[in-house]
Amino acid sequence: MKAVYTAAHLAHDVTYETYLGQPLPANEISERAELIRQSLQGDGGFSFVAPTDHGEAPITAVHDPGLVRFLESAWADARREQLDVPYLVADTYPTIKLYEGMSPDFAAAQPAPEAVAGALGWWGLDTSNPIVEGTYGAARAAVDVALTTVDLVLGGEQAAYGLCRPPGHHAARSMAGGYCFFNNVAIAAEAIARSTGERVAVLDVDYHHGNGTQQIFWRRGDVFYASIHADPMRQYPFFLGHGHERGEGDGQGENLNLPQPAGLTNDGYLAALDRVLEAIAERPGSVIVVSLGFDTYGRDPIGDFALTTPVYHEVGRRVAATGRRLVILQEGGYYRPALGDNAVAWLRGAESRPLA
Ligand code: SP5
Ligand code: ZN
Repeated sequence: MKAVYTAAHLAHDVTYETYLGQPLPANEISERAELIRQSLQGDGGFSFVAPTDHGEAPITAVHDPGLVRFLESAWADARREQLDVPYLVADTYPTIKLYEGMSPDFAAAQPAPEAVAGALGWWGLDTSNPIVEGTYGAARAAVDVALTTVDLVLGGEQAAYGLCRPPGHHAARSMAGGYCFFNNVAIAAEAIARSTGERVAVLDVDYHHGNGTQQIFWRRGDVFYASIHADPMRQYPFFLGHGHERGEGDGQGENLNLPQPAGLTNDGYLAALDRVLEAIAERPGSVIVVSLGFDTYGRDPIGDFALTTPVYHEVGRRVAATGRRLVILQEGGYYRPALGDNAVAWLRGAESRPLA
């Protein structure tokens, strides 16, 4: 299988994130992508491809240009304001309750604050998402990794893997969050829909609900979003991801959430997977874009599922057995000792190569 990788992700060099106001060692660190790359290299069954520059247009096809400009300038603006901090995290957020009783148009028409401390909240979801000097360049490169993976698949590969870092599925139209800045998977799905004219399915198997992807395609009939994730009643992103969220307008019925309990086993996971694969099979289209997370692993430090390495091979195998072409893009997964093995297992499953 071809795997798209670039060392440009290293520029998103974070050390700390904040959680409940406390600085803690960051989960989404560069070592993650390097460990996966090393395991794919060691496997011998993958050939590496560098991404090509796809420019900004595919990004603003799903994101507010204001988000792009904010991420591009945040670090330099903070320095100019003499915000002398090692990483940027918001202090104040425009929660929906700030605007309670006011017309929704009123909130929508508020201007983005000029001060970085306010802009961070305006363009962000949560405090666990540090921005550093190299974040923008790395996030742009992750988008190019995703779009180059799309090029490989539309160019004839049955499946290809993009080692995106930073990840993307929490990033919404005008909001970064959850270790994500640009929504790599949504940008890929949009590019496929535009270039093929076909319907596209997004299968999100990260432990967390992909709130950004759901939001971007909420009213779209041409992109089906299906996700298996921790119930938002107990887990981030908390405010989206419930089973009753089915889409609206043209997108009515084209969103499928299967929230899951803590302790979810391999068998429970595969049962949920069969449900979403059935829903995908009911819809036309020849490409699935996969949001691939390994934070479903039993030992993940921020997850609470109980999956083991062999199930990833079976998940990859069942997804490939749909017969659809696969654009497989990396999202989360934070238990570093098993990341490489889990990636190799999933991707070997997706090309029906047995586990060594
Ligand atoms: C792409 C992805 O997987 N994003 C995940 C974002 C999760 N954000 C919340 C992180 C909170 C980490 N707190 C750890 C404390 C556990 N006791
Ligand atoms: Zn996740």
